[in-house]
Formats: sequence, C-alpha cells, structure tokens
Amino acid sequence: MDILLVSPPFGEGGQKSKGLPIAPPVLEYLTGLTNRVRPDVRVRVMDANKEGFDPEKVDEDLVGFTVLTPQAPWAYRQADALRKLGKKVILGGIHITALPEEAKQHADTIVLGEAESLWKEVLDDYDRGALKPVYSGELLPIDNLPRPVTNLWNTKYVYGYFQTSRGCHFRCSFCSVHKFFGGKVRMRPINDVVNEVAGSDRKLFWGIDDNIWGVNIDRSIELYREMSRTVRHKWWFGSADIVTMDNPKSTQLLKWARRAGLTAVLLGWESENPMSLDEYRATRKQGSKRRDAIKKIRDAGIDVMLFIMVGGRQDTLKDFDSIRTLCDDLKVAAHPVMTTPFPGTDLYEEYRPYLLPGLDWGSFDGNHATFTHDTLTPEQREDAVINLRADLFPTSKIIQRVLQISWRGFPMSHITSWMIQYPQGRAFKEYARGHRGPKTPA
Ligand code: B12
Repeated sequence: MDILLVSPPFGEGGQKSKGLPIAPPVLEYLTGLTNRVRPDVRVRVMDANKEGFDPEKVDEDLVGFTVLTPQAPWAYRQADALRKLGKKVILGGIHITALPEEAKQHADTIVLGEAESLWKEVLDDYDRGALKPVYSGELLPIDNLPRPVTNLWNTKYVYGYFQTSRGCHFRCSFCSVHKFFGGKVRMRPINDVVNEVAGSDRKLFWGIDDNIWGVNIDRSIELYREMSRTVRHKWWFGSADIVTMDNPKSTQLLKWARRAGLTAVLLGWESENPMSLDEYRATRKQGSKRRDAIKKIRDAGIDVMLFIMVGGRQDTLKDFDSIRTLCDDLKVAAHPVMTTPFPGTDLYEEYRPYLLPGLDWGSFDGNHATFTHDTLTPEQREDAVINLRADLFPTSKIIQRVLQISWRGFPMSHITSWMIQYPQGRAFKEYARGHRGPKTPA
C-alpha cells in the first residue's frame, strides 16, 4: 500500500514558494509512526510550501493532510479535488480536531487528536476497504516514540526538530495546546530524547516543546546535562516561559541549557498591555521581573526573541508603539502576530460575538484582523502590524541585538541569532511589499 502525506502551504493562495527552512515535523513523525506500525506501507511526503501541489499528479490512492487553521481552505480544496478523482482522503491535525463537522465534508476519514493510538487501525481498515468516517485518538504516555524520518524529502531544510514533552500546564486563552494535548504535561524519557538528537543526521534543530524549561526545572536540568554529555556539535532553539527565571535554580538551568546546545529562546511575552495579558490569562507565566529575565538569559549566552500578540480587543495603537520602545530599549527582537482567536480555544468563544463576517479560515494566520474592535478598523490594525514588523528588523538593529548576547554563547548563539533574525526581517519586508489584497469571502 502507498500513502502520500501532505503539509499544506503557509501562504495565502497556496502558491509554490521558497517555503520555510524547517522540516515539517508532523510528516517526518507520521512517517516514523507508519514504519513502526505498518512497515509494509510505502510513504511519500510532500511539503506543498516548497513543492507546490497538483491533485492530478498524485499517484497514490490514499492521501493524508495535516491541517492548521489557516491552511484549512487550501487543504479542503485539494481534498475535494482528490476525492473527485477517486482518491481516499484522510484529514488530521489541530483544526480538524477543533471542527470535525466542518472537516468531515471534505474527507473520507478524519483523525481527531493524536495518531499513536489509532494509526495502525486506520491503515488496516483502509486495506480491508472499511475506513470509518471518524477516529479519535487517546492521550497516551509518550515513551518510546518512533523517530522522525528525515531522508524522504526532495528539498533541503536547515532545521530539524525534536520534542521532549507534550501538553502545557498554563491555561492561556488564545492557545490550543492545553485543549488538544492536555493540561497535564507528558514527558518523554530523557534517554529517548538524547539518543534521538545524537543519532540525527541534522545539526540545527527547533525544540518544538511549548515550554522547554517551565514544567519541571529539575527534569529540564537533568535533560540538558545529559544532552551536554552525549550530543556533540548540535544546536537548537525553543519556546519558553519567563516565570521560570524567578526560580533560584534558573542560573544552573541556563548554564546546562547552553551547554546542551540551546542558542535562543522564543519567550512568550504575549503583550505589553496588562489588560490584554489578563484577558489572555497569560499573566502567571510572566514572572516578577520580566525585563531582567531577558538580560539574565542573554548573559548566559542564549539569545532571546519575544513572541507578542497585538491588535487584541483591549489594545490600542499605543500598544504597537510600546513594543517598538521595548525592543529599542532592551535591544531585543520580537515576533509580533495579530491576536487571533483560533477555533477550540477559550478566546474564540470570548471573541465569537465580534468575529468579522465573511472571512474564511485563511485569514486566521496571525497577519489579518478577524474581529471587530471598538476604536480601530481591521485595516488600521493590519497596517499597524505590518509597519511594526518592518520597523523591528533593520540590519543595524539586528547587529546591535546580536552584540547583546554574552561571549559565553560565542559563536553559535551569535550566528544562529543572525540566522533567525535576518530571514525573518526579510520575510516581513516582502510581506509588507506584496500585501493588502481584499479579504476572501467565505
Ligand atoms: C512546529 C509548529 C509550527 C511550524 C510548522 C513547521 C512546518 N514546516 O510544518 C511553523 C513555525 C511553520 C508554525 C507556524 C504557525 N503556527 Co504553529 N506550531 C508548531 C508547534 C510548536 C508544533 C507542531 C508539531 O509539528 N508538532 C509535532 C507533531 C508530531 O505533532 P502534531 O502536529 O500535533 O501531530 C500529531 C497529531 O495532531 C496528529 N496529526 C496531525 N496531523 C495529522 C495528519 C494526519 C493525516 C494524521 C493521521 C494525524 C495527524 O498526529 C500527530 C501525532 O500524534 C505547535 C504547538 C504544538 N504543541 O502542537 C504550534 C501550533 C500548531 N501552531 C499554531 C499556530 C497558531 C501557528 C501560526 C498560525 C502562528 C502565527 N500566528 O503565525 C503559524 C501558521 C502560519 C500559516 N499561515 O499557516 C497553533 C495551531 C492553532 C490552530 N488552530 O491551527 C499551535 C497549536 C500553537 C498554539 N500555541 O496554539 N507552527
């Protein structure tokens, strides 16, 4: 049996683009899982970001798509076209799990939640001609996960990935993670993670945990200590909370994290506006002195980039400016995205009365306004995001920021800081140049 697994494009319109330098984690992982549960199945993977996608050119009779919310319109279109050609289509991922009734209309089968508990059954049922319309996964322990398969691509990627835990103990209202992967964090055994990273053919990674150090500081220290012993000449970045920097053990944590190859953290700053932080239920993870935390991390030789949401219902134009000031004062990079209420989150329910009519899910991509605001039009907010991003990444500012990282991280933290910031600045500029099409009607 043959199956094609597809990662949809991130851009509007599904155009073939240079794509991201990050290998799509789901596809590498699902290939590993398939090899384990049904080694006889031949898997082909396709990153539609890089390769484009033409349903007419698909040879396989079974096609699986992984779907995030902004990818749903594209994925549904391709799924409909494939089914007209007589192919069977399976849809899975966060958006499908959030809106199964919508997704069912475009698939022979939908997979809800995690795939480990059900993937063998799906493939066996397909073989018997007895695919069910819906399969629901359980949240199993994550011991002994299959390794991602990295050698199936037609294109090259700079970054691989690894995962050490699933779930999140914070309850931020905008976030899908605690809803879908559970509010109790499941950890992989340390040896599994270390062996996987050490055995990978890749050198640079994204640690895709939602919080690389905030769950259990002793476990994180132990993991990093073990990585520093076993993993040689590999570097990575990952997402983290700020409150962990209040912990007396954080100095030790940072030392081992850097030795384990951590070069940069994407910190969940979320907002400069205390009312928005409160609305997002993200105050608890900020800690007592969040500006000092940035300095502490960079002094340990690890770079910082802030993840920030703007344009929420509590925000005004002043809040966009305060991010410019914050980044200039602290010489720190930020990745601002438009506040977006994703289906299945608490924020979606809170913002439901204000959602703009006539939008399709493609607008839920962190670039577009998706709800009304008491004082700002959607266009004002979208322009403000574009202008803010354009202001944050001139080369002179990138260089100033790279120089803020302590010599302890030299040279890899400095090199990877540049590698993360420079392409991001270019992408933001490109987006600003080509933007401002009309909104897509539903
Ligand atoms: C890696 C990642 C990315 C990478 C993806 C890299 C790539 N090349 O594919 C990048 C950086 C591109 C990215 C971008 C975005 N992301 Co993101 N990202 C993640 C992250 C951290 C990990 C996802 C992952 O790969 N996990 C590892 C794989 C193995 O697990 P998995 O995807 O959950 O898959 C399992 C199941 O879901 C299931 N499954 C999934 N797909 C399929 C398909 C089939 C056929 C089957 C059978 C099973 C199946 O099986 C797997 C094993 O159990 C998650 C957070 C998280 N914890 O999930 C956020 C997350 C997925 N991202 C999210 C968001 C919001 C975004 C952005 C919109 C952010 C923004 N505002 O700019 C953009 C999307 C831009 C766009 N226009 O599409 C949200 C999704 C919300 C939603 N409703 O879609 C998440 C959950 C973060 C969050 N805090 O809420 N992201």
